[in-house]
Amino acid sequence: MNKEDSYKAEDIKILKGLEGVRTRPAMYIGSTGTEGLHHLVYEVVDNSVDEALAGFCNLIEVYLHRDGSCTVVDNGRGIPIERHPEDSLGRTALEIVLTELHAGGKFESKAYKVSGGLHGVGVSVVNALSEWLEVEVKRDGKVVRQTFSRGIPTTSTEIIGSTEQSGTKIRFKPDSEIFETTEFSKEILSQRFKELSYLNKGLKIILIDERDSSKQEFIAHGGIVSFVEALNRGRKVLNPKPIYIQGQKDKVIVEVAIQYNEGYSEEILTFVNNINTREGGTHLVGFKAALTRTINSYGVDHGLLKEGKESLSGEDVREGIVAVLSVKIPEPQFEGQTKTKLGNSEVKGIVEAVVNEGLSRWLEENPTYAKKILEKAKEAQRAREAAKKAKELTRKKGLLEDTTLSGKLADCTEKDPSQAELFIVEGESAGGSAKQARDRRFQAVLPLRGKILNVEKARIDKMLTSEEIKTLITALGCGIGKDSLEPEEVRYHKIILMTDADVDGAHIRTLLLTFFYRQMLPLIERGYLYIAQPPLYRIKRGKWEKYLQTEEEFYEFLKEIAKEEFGLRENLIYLLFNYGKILEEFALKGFSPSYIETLLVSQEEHSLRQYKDFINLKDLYERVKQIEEIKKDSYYILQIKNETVKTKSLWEIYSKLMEQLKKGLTIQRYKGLGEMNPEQLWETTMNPEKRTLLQVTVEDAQKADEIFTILMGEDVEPRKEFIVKHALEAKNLDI
Ligand code: 0RA
Repeated sequence: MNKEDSYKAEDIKILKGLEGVRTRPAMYIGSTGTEGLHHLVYEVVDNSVDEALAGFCNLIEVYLHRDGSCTVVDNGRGIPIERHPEDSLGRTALEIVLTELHAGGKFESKAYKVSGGLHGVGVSVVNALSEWLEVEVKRDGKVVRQTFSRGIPTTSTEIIGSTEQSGTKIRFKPDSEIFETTEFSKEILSQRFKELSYLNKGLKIILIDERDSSKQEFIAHGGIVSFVEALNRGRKVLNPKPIYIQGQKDKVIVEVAIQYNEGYSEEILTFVNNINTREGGTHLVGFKAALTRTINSYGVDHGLLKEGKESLSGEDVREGIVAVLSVKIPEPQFEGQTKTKLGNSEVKGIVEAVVNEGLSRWLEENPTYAKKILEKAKEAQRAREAAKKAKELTRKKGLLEDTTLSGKLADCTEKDPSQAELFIVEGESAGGSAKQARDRRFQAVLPLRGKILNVEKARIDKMLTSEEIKTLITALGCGIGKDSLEPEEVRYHKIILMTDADVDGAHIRTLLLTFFYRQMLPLIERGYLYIAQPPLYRIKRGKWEKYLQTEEEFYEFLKEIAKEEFGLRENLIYLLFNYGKILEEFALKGFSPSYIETLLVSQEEHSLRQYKDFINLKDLYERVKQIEEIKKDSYYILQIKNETVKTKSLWEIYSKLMEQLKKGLTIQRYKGLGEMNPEQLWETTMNPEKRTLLQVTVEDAQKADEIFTILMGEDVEPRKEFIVKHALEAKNLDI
């Protein structure tokens, strides 16, 4: 073959290669959508990260330019620039790396590389899919430059200067003939750069977006330890300093960071050569095996677990775990649907051995935290066993006999869940009333004794030992727990919590909501959980009667009478009511209203200034004084029906008005459900034609769960106060 022929043959081969990339881009970068577009950046950056892994680079800068192009600069060794001796075309290594598929390997012998891994297709692919690309390399004392268009050189490798430094700068503009979208997303890129900085301790990545003149820096001096700390931010942790384990065997480098939190989920991120192995693989299997084995044997050796019977399952030891596992291996094999599952079988044993050794040592050296982790796993085990028992309970239908005996379920005759309702009622007497009041065709009633109130100090799994909760689980018939709940089996599509409108009622409701949130979330998601709205007031006047649900409604009702029957002006009513209500609140705190009024009149500096309410009161007082209709000289005069009140005290005016408004009314304030007779309970709270129900949302229940968590282990009083302050907000539905 003469030189010219070989030139042609080689040339055609290269062009064919690039053509293939352009005709089937998805084969190389996954897609031509947003993901594929960002793959271009990853590909170049991964090459720079390889330089960092090899120990030659600690800074990568990425620029997003206004013209849609992107520049990646690193301070690595630079792509080799010498002419390649065996190349028949006499090209530079740089040109070959940028134009030939899988050429990188010709010039390197890297132990671990990201490029050539998952995204790893080589920078030539980026070149082929770019409208233009410009590369500048600093190496061997020189600065060289070369440009390309859609993968084909438009200049040769030219020396443009001299330098002492080394590094590579690649600027490229994605080809709009190839990509559906060519706009880079700062969010997508910063996500990946953040991950890369965690995975490569000390590597600094800077993202400069010239489109909006912003700049972000990513660097993690703690590496994957910082990673787990970030994942746990805002959570309560068991071990404040993450466990860090590192080891190497047969060229496989293993690095793990672990930190437990008080939550119930499990979050283990795994990486192979910086690639997120979302589908797991052999490294993850090895890690899990080591974790389960090491924690169990530590527990047995230190008398925290009895051998055999009590052994903890993998799930138990992973409850609340946050871990990052990063392995580096020379020749990764990726499998699975998205090629993110590690297949190399030798890796399992290596990871297992490294973690066994490192974790055993850490547990021995940190007995306090070791104990905490074991306790947490044991708690998970108890919850798991309770869930299993609960599932068995579901099958014992004997518990579901229709009975009016208190403490037992009174079921309904309706068998179609979509038509059936279950009232969970606080207290035996209210339970008795509800059983008499209900429409037994479709309404079931389960009374709960106040006793379960005391469970809040305990764990949720303790709650499962309560007889009533067992009956509840049996009645619902759908099992519990995230693994065994079968929401389609539930026997009632309306599960209605009916508790008193007082502190204990709020308390028991928080507890039940937490229970449903943790054990039966899908029922809440389907909208099956409700809160009944029993009235707070019953107002009677002759034969006429009305039920009111809140304090506000009651005051609105009184205002209505003042306006309609006493003919008072709305503004006056508004000011007087607000003024009087604030004084009533002060009275509850032990300040007499007339004393407060003296302070208001004297206008002196005084200690009550610290109360926000006092400032409001002062403001109201000033405003009332300007109302001509009641102010006469130094007196207030108000005509209420046929009585004239003349006094120097505004408080007295208010009190007299209240007295008159309430005259002729029979007002009953219910302290609990137990005070209502069955007819009243039916009329106000249970009758579907008249009642109001609040549907519980997942957010409501989540809030209850947070409150519950705050409440655990604290004093009873602040606990109760907290519940009252954070009364549940749920949205109105179904009237
Ligand atoms: C081939 C061989 C070597 C490094 C690189 C390519 C390289 C590629 C890129 C892409 C962006 N930045 C890069 N930095 C380096 C190894 C060079 C050697 O052995 O000296």
